Amino acid sequence: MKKILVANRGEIALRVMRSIREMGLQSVAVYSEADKNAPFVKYADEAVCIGPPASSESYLRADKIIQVCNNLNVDAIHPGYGFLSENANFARLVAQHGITFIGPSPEAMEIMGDKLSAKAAVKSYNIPMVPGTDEAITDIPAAKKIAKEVGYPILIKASAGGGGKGMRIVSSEEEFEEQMKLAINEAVSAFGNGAVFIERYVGSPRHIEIQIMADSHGNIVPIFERECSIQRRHQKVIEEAPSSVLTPELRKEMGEKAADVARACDYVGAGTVEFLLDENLNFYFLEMNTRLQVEHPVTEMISGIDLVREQILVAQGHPLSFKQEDLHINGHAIEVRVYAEDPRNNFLPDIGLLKTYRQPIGLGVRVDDGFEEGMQIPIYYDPMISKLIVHGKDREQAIERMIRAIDEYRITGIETTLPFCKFVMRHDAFVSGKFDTHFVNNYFKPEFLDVELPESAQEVAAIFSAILVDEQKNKYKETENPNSSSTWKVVRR
Ligand code: MV4
Repeated sequence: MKKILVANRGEIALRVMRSIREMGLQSVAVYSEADKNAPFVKYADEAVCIGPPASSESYLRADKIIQVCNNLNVDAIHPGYGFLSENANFARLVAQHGITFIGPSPEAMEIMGDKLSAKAAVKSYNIPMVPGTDEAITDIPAAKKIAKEVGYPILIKASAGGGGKGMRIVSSEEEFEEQMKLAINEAVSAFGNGAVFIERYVGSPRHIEIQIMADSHGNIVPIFERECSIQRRHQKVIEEAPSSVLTPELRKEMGEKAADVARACDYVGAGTVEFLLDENLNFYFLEMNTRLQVEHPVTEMISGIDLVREQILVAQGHPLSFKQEDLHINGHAIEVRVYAEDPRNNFLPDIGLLKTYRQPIGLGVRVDDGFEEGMQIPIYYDPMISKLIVHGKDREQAIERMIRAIDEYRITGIETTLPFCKFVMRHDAFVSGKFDTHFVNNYFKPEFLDVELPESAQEVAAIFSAILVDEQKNKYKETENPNSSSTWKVVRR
């Protein structure tokens, strides 16, 4: 394997090419007309324009990408995340052309791409799962009976869904039939597959995911967890490793279960096994992502492992370069995603010209980005402009370092989510580690962004908490009302 095509754009394309270069290999970029001046295009050893800006005419065009591979004698394709990265048919097509797909088999991707087939695949491994149905609901009375047994509220989920799409909360039996029909219709129109199933609704979960690496020699190693509970509308905003709540025992147990999930589908490469963790620290398997994830850097920072390098080694047929007993958690890492969105205006995308763009640097700071000052942020893709990652000796130092790095980051011309990220870093619930997936709904209001902080961050955090105690929404309703009034104005200084 000498030449690798990166079938992606932006920060992840650049990130992957850096490891390719370190390994002494050649990189090929494919890009759309909107990305012709992007850093990843300049960084690549060769670059080919494959079409107009729309993803459907460029980054999703498997035929054009394979054509480039043939023309340039490419040996392997790294798909990054998003786009074609979890498309089993693409992986199959790549293999048919004698090119190595840097990722798991198409079969593993297919099994894990469907939640019910994933549950079925792990059945003999004794993986903890949320009580509910393990087959698609077809019989309404039978489903109601199961719902009653697991207890309301329940969740209806689409088997083909992901990232919260097609999820419906049902709080009582009276709503069941209507909600189920809506869920099925939604699943059919969104995924072309109406299969839905039931789970007990876990009211205050934390999102914990285990990074795993597997080679083609039967070695499967969990590389600790990431906590990604701070999300907004199913979009992760802050991720960290390790989680502030796992004990060494729980970490070991979840790691072993994650490795079993990988084993159940003969997994090869980098993958992530997602779990929900409830208030009593019970964990439940949700799904497996068969790709490198956006938030992989926090795992790299605490483990010292270059996950992309390992992906490439494994795809070349080598065994993993480390064993479980070689791994130790070194300090703490936090990542914030910097989006071109305005947190003062309901997080509306705010794309445009990056008039000023200067990244923070210094001890323990890593920025994975794909833009330069003077560039236009294209409207065609995800509005994430960078990932800011910090590493410290412990969580407290990582938080301090993140606040320092956010303050150093200079971006003008567009609004970004950086002020929101700083709000989270200073919030008592985040600092204390006592938070769940409802953090943003429970604690955030745009008014909080323009507060001038007094001496002590704790003092402000205490004020925030006090104000919000009686404003907390019904815990299991994902309601969001940016216009609701706040008592903050009264005490604002
Ligand atoms: C759940 C849940 C509560 N109970 N399942 C959302 C995305 C998908 N990966 C799974 N999700 C959830 N599944 C049961 N049985 C709550 C969520 C959920 C969530 C999970 C992780 C991170 C953020 C979330 C935000 C809302 C809901």
